[in-house]
Amino acid sequence: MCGIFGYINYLVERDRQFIIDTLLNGLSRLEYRGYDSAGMAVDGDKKNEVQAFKEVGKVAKLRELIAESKPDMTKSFESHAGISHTRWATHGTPTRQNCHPHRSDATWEFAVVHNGIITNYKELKALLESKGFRFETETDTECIAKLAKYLYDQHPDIEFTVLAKAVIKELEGAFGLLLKLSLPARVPPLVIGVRTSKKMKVDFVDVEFSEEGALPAEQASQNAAIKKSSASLLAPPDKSLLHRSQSRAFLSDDGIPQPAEFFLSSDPSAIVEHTKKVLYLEDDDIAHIHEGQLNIHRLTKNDGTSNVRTIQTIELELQEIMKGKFDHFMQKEIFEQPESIVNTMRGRLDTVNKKVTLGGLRQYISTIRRCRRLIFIACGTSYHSCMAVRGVFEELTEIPIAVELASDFLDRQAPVFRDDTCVFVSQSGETADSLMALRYCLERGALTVGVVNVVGSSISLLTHCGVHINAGPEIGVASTKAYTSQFVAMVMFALSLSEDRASKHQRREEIMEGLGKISEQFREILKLNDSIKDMCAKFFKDQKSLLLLGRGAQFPTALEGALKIKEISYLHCEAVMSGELKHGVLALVDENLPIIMILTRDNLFTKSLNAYQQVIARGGRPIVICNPDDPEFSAAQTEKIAVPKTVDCLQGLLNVIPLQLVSYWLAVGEGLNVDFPRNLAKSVTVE
Ligand code: G6Q
Ligand code: GLU
Repeated sequence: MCGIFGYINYLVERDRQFIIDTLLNGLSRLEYRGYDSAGMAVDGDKKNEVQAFKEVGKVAKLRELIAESKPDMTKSFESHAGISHTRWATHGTPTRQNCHPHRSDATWEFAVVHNGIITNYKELKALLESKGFRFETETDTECIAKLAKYLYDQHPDIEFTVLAKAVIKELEGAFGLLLKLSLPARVPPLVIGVRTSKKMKVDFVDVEFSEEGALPAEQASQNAAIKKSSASLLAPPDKSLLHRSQSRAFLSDDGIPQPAEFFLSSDPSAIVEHTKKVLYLEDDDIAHIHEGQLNIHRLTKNDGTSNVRTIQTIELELQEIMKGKFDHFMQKEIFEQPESIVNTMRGRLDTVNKKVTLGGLRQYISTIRRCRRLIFIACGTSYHSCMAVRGVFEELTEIPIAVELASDFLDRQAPVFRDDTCVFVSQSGETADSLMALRYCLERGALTVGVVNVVGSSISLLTHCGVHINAGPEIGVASTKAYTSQFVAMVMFALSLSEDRASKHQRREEIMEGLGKISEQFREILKLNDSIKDMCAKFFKDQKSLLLLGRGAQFPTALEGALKIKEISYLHCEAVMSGELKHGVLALVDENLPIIMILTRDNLFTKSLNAYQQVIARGGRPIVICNPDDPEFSAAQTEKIAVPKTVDCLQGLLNVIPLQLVSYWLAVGEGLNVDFPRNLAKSVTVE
């Protein structure tokens, strides 16, 4: 889910060189978000002609490609709309063909760039194919351009905004997009920068509402929406729903439109160099730019939301905006988790009808159910997420589960058979150890499954089937949002495998309900940020070592927390299974050793408490991660990090977040390079 940049000049003469440079520079400003390919569409030499440039890799490569194509850079345009995109593939590998912009037809009547995911694209594609459209790419995005064209051909006199509304009405998922000259936004934010030579008359733009609530209520339910889509596509959009008003900001005193330039982007950092005047779109806003006018429309009737969008002046300098309000990518990624987790579940988990659909596994799911063993193979954080879900897999599927570190698995040349299913979990999809283990399992005829973030990566290409975790690009070397998304993707995998087990019905429903609440609970926990920061300064500063204790499903949480702390704050930290404490580690415990114990309530709570007592009896003063108001830890002197309660097998998702924050604040406290810790790389492509 990467970057969008659009540039529109109206009555301001610009040559193609200027337009292309503006778009390329806009894209370079968005590079920090991570992406795999880039592309743009500008007007061609003849009227109604479009020139598109697409390239896999960096923006610099797109720049080279354009230079090699030698377009006439001197051609000038009095008014022009150019759109560009950096892509982070979610549907279809990063190839030139799959790069945005996508088109409606060979003449590029409609061009679209899109950030996000269209979850109902398969249904739309099937419908449009039945109407004679031929798809050229593997993306979900292409259906938007084709859908616009289809609706337009049905109603050639339709107004652009009515058309845009009709298109958006059919789309489900999370998206921000530019349809040539128009941009609707949902979830991924879009910002519009405005540059005018004369002062604007007013500093706001009016919002135009539809009279009818045009968004179908059924859109909440995945299943109903499919039927609704095909039915409503055939009905003409109702023109009378639209009210037109002039947006006063861009008119002169006598009501004539003024020269203006518009910069459209997913991030203000790509806009500030051109103008400091920006306007943020809200969810479901459709901005329509036509003949120098910017109008904002809504699909719904006025629901009490503001009827203006303010044009603000941003004072922030470029560097500051790059990471939004955050100081580091790791921090940004920790705080992104309430959204990234939703993206992992989007279009897959239906909490209303209690159903999980993992499209990438559908064909293989019954084979996997019959396998004799499920082997999870991964490294580092990804290995910990496998450990964290082992219990829930065993419980729901009753298939024997093994969890292996890729390097150790290879070192042992472990036996693998044709009736094994091997699951490879990796953020990057390129980790050498995991990749070699995958080849090893393929050679032995096992069925292989990928649980990967990066689409088009080696692991996602080489496995028979899989699930993309859709966490969005992760830039900080320390993996955070990928861990929680892997965890959730694998829980959904276990839920799909156990769909046919009547005895697990109730438990499955309980887990799905729990998943539905996780995002909100993440938000709750992130409010602990300041207190965790203080805690780090108070208890862990200048310490040599730290112990992290957990049991059952919380042992993997402890392992993951300890890895985070080691890798970015360089503080030695050891995760110990609490049951093992008395077998040796207890000798370390005294009143000085800092200890964090995970003591949220589950069926092992009484046993975990034994370990707590053993520590206390040796003068230890552990900080406990517990549920709010747990009477066991009510003593005022007990240091607590209280996390909400969820279903036992999901509790690790919540418990890991305070530990991510501890590692972050410890590293910041030491003045370390949080995003790029010494000796480590994001993608470990060596053995
Ligand atoms: C942890 C690191 C690291 C990572 C492994 C595996 O913070 O990011 O432990 O998880 O190197 O990487 P992949 O998940 O990309 O295979
Ligand atoms: N889902 C789209 C694709 O895979 C857009 C991805 C993005 O946000 O960059 O092409």
